[in-house]
This record gives sequence, structure tokens and C-alpha cells, in this order.
Amino acid sequence: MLQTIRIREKLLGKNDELAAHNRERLDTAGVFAVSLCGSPGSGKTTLLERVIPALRLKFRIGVIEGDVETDRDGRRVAALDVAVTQLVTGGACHLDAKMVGLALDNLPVPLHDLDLLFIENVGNLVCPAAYALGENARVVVLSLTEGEDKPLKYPAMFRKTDSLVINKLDLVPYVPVDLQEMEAAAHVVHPGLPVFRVSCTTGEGIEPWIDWLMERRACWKK
Ligand SMILES: Nc1nc2c(ncn2[C@@H]2O[C@H](COP(=O)(O)OP(=O)(O)OP(=O)(O)O)[C@@H](O)[C@H]2O)c(=O)[nH]1
Ligand SMILES: [Mg+2]
Repeated sequence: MLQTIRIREKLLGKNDELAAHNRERLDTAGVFAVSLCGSPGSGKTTLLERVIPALRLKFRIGVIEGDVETDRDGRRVAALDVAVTQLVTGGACHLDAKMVGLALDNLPVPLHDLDLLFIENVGNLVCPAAYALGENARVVVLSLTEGEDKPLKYPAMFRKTDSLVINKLDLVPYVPVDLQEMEAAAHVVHPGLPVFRVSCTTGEGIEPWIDWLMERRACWKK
């Protein structure tokens, strides 16, 4: 016998208001903001380490890092010579719009001196989905070691994203995973979702994702 209880979260009106305010500030400053979500260890920071060296040749880049504890990711990204603010939530399992607003107030450079802002959320496939931050695009990084079924089990996260990066492609020879099944699961919850298979370690597959990001930015500017 099986009993299932479905619990619906109340919509977070105040957060949405603050997210809209963040978006307004970003738009006014001419900054395109991209948030990264995904499980702990899926490769969000490694993706930033992979793409920032190329992107910073063309864009002035800022990063907001979100972690429960430590500034380890902040230090990793700051080593790439970009402006970084580390948010340490002290226990909260997601960023919210208020925290991002605070980070925007405390960037090491004025907001209008940036072109592109990455916001790395706390590693978590559940809570961050419910909180808009004011970003222009949302990206989920899913590592192939997490299993094909994650989009089906955590649908909100995959429904609310604008692209899916399936990471750690270099591990395919060692992990019993069906990437077609993983993509199909993502498309069940989000038909038409752009999916990119990459290895942030080797750089394989990264260019098409950067092209997607640039197209999104170009549409935003029109
Ligand atoms: N083999 C392989 N390892 C990777 C790849 N990308 C990231 N990793 C490794 O995965 C581990 C976690 O990477 P991070 O980039 O720190 O993951 P994260 O998503 O930022 O983690 P949190 O910020 O803690 O949520 C590190 O040991 C990375 O070296 C990849 O493409 N292939
Ligand atoms: Mg990280």
C-alpha cells in the first residue's frame, strides 16, 4: 500500500517584489544577470572557472557566491580577477532576493561598472527553485553522477530554468548513466529546454553553452 501526501508551498510575494526591484536595478545599470543552481558539487563553481577567463576578455564580470559556510568559492572565483561578493547564509539552504539586494549594495565595484553578473546559489535542488533573485536567466548544472531521474524527482528546479548543463561528461566511461534518458526526463518536466552536455574539467561542450548565453544576452539588449 502506498500513501502520497502533496505539500504545496505558499507563493512568496514579498520575495517576488524584491526580485523585481533587483531586476530593475540590474537593467538600469545595464547588467545581465545569470543565476546558477544545482546540487552540492554538481560543478557550478567549476563552470564559472571554465567560462570566466574567456568571457572576461569581452565583458566586465561580477560574481555573487552563495554558500552556507565559508568563502571558499568566493576565493576560487576572485582568483580569476573579477569582482566577487560572497554571501554566507549561516544555515539558509538558498539565496533569496533580499540577500542578493544586499550583495548588489556591497559589490567591490559599482554595479554600473559591470556587464555580466553570475549568481551561484547554495547547492540544493529544492529550495532555490522557489526564490526569484532578479536574474535575467537561470541555469541548472546537473552532474551525470546524480542519476537520470533527478528532473522527475525535483521538477520545480528543472521547470524554472532557462537551460540545463549536464556536467562531468568526462566520467561517462566510468558511470552507468543514460544521458538520453536524463535529457528526456528534463524534457518531460520542461519541454523544449535547451540542454548542453559538457565537461567543465576538460572544456568539452562548453562553447555551445557560451553561445546560448550570448544569444540570451543579445535578446535582452534588444
Ligand atoms: N570529473 C569531473 N569533475 C568535475 C567536473 N566539474 C566539476 N568537477 C569536480 O566536482 C567537484 C565539485 O565541483 P564544484 O565546482 O566545487 O561544485 P559546486 O556545484 O560549485 O559545489 P557547491 O558550491 O558546494 O554546491 C570538484 O571536485 C570539481 O573538480 C567535470 O566536468 N568532471
Ligand atoms: Mg560552488
